[in-house]
This record gives sequence, structure tokens and C-alpha cells, in this order.
Amino acid sequence: MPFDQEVRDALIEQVRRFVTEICVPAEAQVSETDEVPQSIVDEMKNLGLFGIAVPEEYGGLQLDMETECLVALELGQTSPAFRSVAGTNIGIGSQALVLFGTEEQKQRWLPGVASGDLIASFALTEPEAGSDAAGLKTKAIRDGDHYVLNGTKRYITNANKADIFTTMARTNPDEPGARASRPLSSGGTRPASPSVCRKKMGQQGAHICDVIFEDARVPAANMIGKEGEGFKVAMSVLDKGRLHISAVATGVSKRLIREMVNYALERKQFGKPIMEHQLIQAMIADSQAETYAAECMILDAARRRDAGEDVTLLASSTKLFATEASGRVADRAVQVFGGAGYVADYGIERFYRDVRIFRLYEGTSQIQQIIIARELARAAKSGKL
Ligand code: COS
Repeated sequence: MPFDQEVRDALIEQVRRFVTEICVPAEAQVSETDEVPQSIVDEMKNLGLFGIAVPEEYGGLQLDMETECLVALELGQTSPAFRSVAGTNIGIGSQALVLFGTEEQKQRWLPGVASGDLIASFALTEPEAGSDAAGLKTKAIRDGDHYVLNGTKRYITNANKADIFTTMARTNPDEPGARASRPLSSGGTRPASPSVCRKKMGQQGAHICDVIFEDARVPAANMIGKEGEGFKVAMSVLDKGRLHISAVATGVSKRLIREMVNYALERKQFGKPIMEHQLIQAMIADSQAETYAAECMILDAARRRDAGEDVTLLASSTKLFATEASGRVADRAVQVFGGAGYVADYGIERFYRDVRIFRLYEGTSQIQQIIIARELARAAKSGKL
């Protein structure tokens, strides 16, 4: 059932105020200190942002996908580092539990995830397995009523703060042809050693870290879904995550269009505001057209997912287009601002760096292209194209 319109409007308005009144003024400080202040994290908890994708019975807001995307479009209109604080609880860190967890697992973890008292992280990527998700090497070997985990996970968002990890691991690493059978499994686990965090190009205040499992013992009861079906769990989680990321990226594009227009109306060259120069108009107009197209794609795919359709093709199409578009918009924003876009004062160069990751995480643009082609070929072979 679609989310109640009045409740939705009130929530979007609250998030918009949170973004403009609290996040935007703190953007430069967050970038400088590489930390989102606790007072802002607490405000996000008060707004229920950590639990927007968790069912109501476990303390969440249980937004439908369309409303979640509308929230993400608002949250995107500031430094993406703020969204990232709650991003893994909303998306990849919690959704395996929401979609495939047992009742006992949900009751144990989801209330904490929804309130933000538990930080949930998603550990798939490894030093030698990123795009090739099925090629991971982390082992989970059964030992009585536990699994023993060994392996290294890389670039894991929020791993330095996480209390629980949805971890993809191989339960039958020695089986011949194991890679082809994609025997991944998942389970709520804690790493055995502290995380090593990476310096990165943008999104200061959001953290990505390595997680090293060394004989980490995880109760077998923590397995999410059936052993051997982790790959499908991961793919389903990523389908949803890709729509959410598209909305965040498009939120940034919307913010940058506002910045470009306001600046172009104020800045004068050749005796008139640069907004009156047609080459500037072209950059802003292209940005607007692409951003509108991305927004339409996001909301259409989200509504279809809410209606129960399989959106693998649409989620990848949307992520490919929306995140590539945000890269172009950020590039044009620097161009419209000229020298002012390159120096730190206006924050435009920060957004330029921030958006770069959107084309990489939760599946690179090239992975989205592969999925799109695969889905089209499958549809054609089954006569559904
Ligand atoms: N939902 C549910 N099941 C899915 C699925 C989805 N979105 N996508 C694939 N599957 C299923 C397939 O139906 C297939 O099932 P069967 O074995 O029963 O036929 C199985 O999973 C394997 O699918 P496929 O053959 O397409 O697997 P590949 O190894 O070829 O997958 C891609 C390749 C590129 C699609 C996959 O590895 C991928 O998405 N990689 C990117 C991972 C990623 O985003 N990494 C970023 C880090 S995580 S933040």
C-alpha cells in the first residue's frame, strides 16, 4: 500500500529542514574534521532516519521504496557524508535481515538498527573480489554450532563504528568448482580485529575500512537465509541499494543546479550576469534535463518495486544513468563557477570529489551495463522483451 500522503509530506518537510538548517551549515566543518558531530547523529536518530527501511513492528518507519527515495533525494542535497552515517542501517547493512532474516534474528537486531543504537555494516568486497562478487575468498567453516570466519574485507562503509556485519563468506571453499556454484552465505558477525580505515578522495566524515576476520566464531544461528544462497541475498540487497544511491546522487545534482543558478545570476562578466550567457545556460539546462530524467527513473522504478515487480533491470539502468549524470552535473558546476569552483570556499570542488564514488560503489557503472545487457538477453530468450 502506498505511504500515507500527509505523513509522507510531513516527513519530507522535516528532512528538508534538517538538511538546510543543520547539515548545510556544518558541511565545511565535517569535511575538515572528517567526523559528523554527535549532535547531528542524535538529530538523525530523533527523525527516525536510521530506521526508514525497517518494518514498523521492529521500531522502524517502514517507508515504501518511493518514499525512501524521496527522503534520499532530500538527504542528497548536502554533503553525502551525513546520509552515509545512517546509510548502511537504511540499506545494505540491514536489508538482508529485513528480507531474509528469521523472526528471532529480526527481533534481536532490527530494533537497535532502527533506533541507530546498533550500526549495521555490509561486508562483501575483498582485496581480490569487488565487481566479481562471486569470487570472494573469506571462509566460514562450520564447527559445531558455530562458523569460524577467516578472511579480509575491504572498503567497508561504517565498519569502524559497526556493531553487526552482514558478511558474505564461502562455506565450502574446497569444493571443486565452488566459484561457479556461488556458495556464499551471510551472517551477523563481529570482526576479530579492529578496522583499518582509508583516506579517500571525498565524502570526508563517512568512513570506509578494512575488516579482518581471524578465527572469528559466529553462532550458526546468525546465518541469514539458507547456507549457499548468500549470492542471491547480496544481489537482492544491492537491487534496492542501487535505487537509494541513485536518489542520493540525484539529490546532489539538484543541490548543484541551485548553486549554479544562484551563482550565475550574481556573477557578472562582459557586463551582465553569466546566467544571460548562452553557453552557461546550456550547461545548466543540460544538468536540469538530466537530473529530471534521473528523478523520473528513480521514482518509476521505486513505484514498480513497491508494486512487487522485479526491478533488477530498472535499478541498474537508473543507477547507471543517475550516477553518471551526477558526475556530469558536478563537472559543469565547477565550470560554471570557474576559479571559484576550483577553490574550497564555495564547496563546489568538495561536491565534485564527493560524487565520484557514486559511479563505483554498490556496483560500478560497468557492472550496471553488464547487468542491463544480461537482463535484456534473459528477457529476450524467455520471450519477455
Ligand atoms: N536478485 C536475485 N537473484 C539474482 C540477482 C538479483 N538481482 N542477480 C543474479 N541473481 C541470481 C541469478 O538468477 C543466478 O541464479 P541461478 O544460479 O539460480 O541461476 C545467480 O544469482 C547468479 O547470477 P549471475 O549468473 O548473473 O552471476 P554472475 O556471477 O555472472 O554475476 C554480476 C555477475 C556482475 C551481476 C555480480 O557479480 C554483481 O552484481 N557484481 C557487483 C557486485 C557489487 O555491486 N559490488 C560492489 C560492492 S558491494 S557495496
